[in-house]
Amino acid sequence: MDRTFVMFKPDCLERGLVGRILTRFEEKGLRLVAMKMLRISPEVAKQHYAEHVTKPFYPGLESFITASPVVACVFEGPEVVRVVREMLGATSGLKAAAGTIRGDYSSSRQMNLVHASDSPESAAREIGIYFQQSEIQTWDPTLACWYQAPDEG
Ligand code: FUP
Repeated sequence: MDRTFVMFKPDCLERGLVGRILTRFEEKGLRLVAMKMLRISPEVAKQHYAEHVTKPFYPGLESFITASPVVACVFEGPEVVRVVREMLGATSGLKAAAGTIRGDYSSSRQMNLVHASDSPESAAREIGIYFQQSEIQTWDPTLACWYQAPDEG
């Protein structure tokens, strides 16, 4: 089973959209295995966005991501990294297709509501920034057998 890191960003909490968007992931049948609310420090922001730290937009991105709390999660599911990225849509809410989360709720490149890992390698790195191994649950939801056939897992 693959894992991805998902983070509801400050704009998502400020706008009261966490529940609505979390519901979309739950209804898709993704398995929630870890979740916590926290305030990102500038140090963690630099770790999370290491590839962007030297870019001109980074100071604004750091101010935004540290401005209010976030909710960090780990989801499991088959091909879950790709599936969640497709559910989110393009990075900019202005370009994201209607029907995607950003396409439906965001009109911004920075305030795009939710972060999700872009590869299994990024997922492992990002999960390691936010979660201890002991904070990730191993469980088999009772209804899992109604979301996929046994030979699809
Ligand atoms: P994504 O993979 O969708 O998270 O997007 P990127 O890695 O390209 O960008 C990381 C974050 O920086 C995104 F949430 C959007 C933000 N960003 C800006 O705020 N301004 C830019 O010019 C580019 C990206």
